Amino acid sequence: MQPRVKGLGASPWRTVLPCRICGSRTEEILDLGRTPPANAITDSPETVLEAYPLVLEWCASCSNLQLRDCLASDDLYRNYLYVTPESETLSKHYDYLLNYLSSQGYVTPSSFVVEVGSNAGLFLKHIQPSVGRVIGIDPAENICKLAVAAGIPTICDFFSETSARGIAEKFGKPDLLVARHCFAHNCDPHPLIAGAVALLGDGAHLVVENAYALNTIENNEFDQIYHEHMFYFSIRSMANLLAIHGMQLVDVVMSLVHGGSAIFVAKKSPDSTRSESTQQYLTREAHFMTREALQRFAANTRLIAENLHALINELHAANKTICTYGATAKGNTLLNYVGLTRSTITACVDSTPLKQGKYLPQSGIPIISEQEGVAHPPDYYLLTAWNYKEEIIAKVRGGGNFHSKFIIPIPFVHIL
Ligand code: JHZ
Repeated sequence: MQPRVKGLGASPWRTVLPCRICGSRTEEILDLGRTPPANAITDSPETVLEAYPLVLEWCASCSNLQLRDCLASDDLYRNYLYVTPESETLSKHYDYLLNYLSSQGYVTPSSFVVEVGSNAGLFLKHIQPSVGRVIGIDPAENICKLAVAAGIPTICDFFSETSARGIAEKFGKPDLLVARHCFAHNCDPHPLIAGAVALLGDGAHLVVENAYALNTIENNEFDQIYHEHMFYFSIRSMANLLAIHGMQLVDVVMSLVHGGSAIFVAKKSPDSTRSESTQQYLTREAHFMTREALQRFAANTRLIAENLHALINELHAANKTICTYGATAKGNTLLNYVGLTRSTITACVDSTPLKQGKYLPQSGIPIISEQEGVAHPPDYYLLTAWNYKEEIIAKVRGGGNFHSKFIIPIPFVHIL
């Protein structure tokens, strides 16, 4: 896998790098060392993968957080093992999003909706009965097949100005273009917005849902930093990015999914009005998203790593069995930064059939099914899918396992 952007190779690190949104100078906030790509699950525990730097940097000028070194999209996404889980939490979230979009008139029963990064098509499947027509676009060939099999027409491609023009020619212009948790997955966000501008008509809306940078830092979610996440958008950075392309951020709503996400709504006409609540969020963000807050986040990250490392070693020394729950991308940042491996962690439970029977990158921990987890309950589960805390704990207890305790790593290490 060849890193595309900068920093790697024989030349020394550049210390002053430009913000990939506004071009201003950035400063380093947190260095998580080198890790393999978070979804590079392997067929053998012995596989040694190439590891790349994970460095978070901040642009004080537009309040953008970005990954310093970006890997090539083709290598990261063409064959992808992340399949959106069937989850009650997500299903409720889809209802919330659909209600919001309908109540604002952004979708109606006759709307044409296109989703970028549509994965296995779960969101489109959910809204399909409430709108006129849906189409997904996703680059992962293996995942597109799952979406098509589920009845969601899906174009297997990256979203760009070119593919956007192709969609407009073949299917017409959509009323709504949605990009959920995929917008930060590209080292250059400008072609994505240019694609949206090419595809959308004047009255149409763009909805981008992404982990919200202020939640990420306030909740110490350092494990959200991995190579797929090349940006950590604030409202200011998103508004700025949109404005560069003549788009206006008109509304922002908050959601609890994935540790706190922002749903950004934009329109092509730059003179559209911005909601009052968005102005209030911007004021709050300016107050709390400061250099000091980012330094605190970095210090808390180191503290969580130290505490978790000590706790796992202590439990292991006391002959306790420990598994992780959720073969998540963020779990791999957590394990690899903290330095946890199969020497102390027996297995990782995950519901995704594509992941089972394989091994977590670098730590070499074997991935087993939830049924195997039920059959062999460990003394402790380290909850690496902490964003599904209530749902997973209820599932484990509902399956009759009242033995396993849960170690929750974020926002601080504690046991339930
Ligand atoms: P989950 C993914 O991150 C990858 P990850 C991606 N890069 C991204 O941006 C975010 O999502 C948004 C399992 N599970 O969603 C299924 C159970 O085993 O937190 C999944 O493998 N039992 C696109 O990987 C994992 O946990 C359950 O009951 O950090 C959840 O992964 C449930 C609910 C999930 O994201």
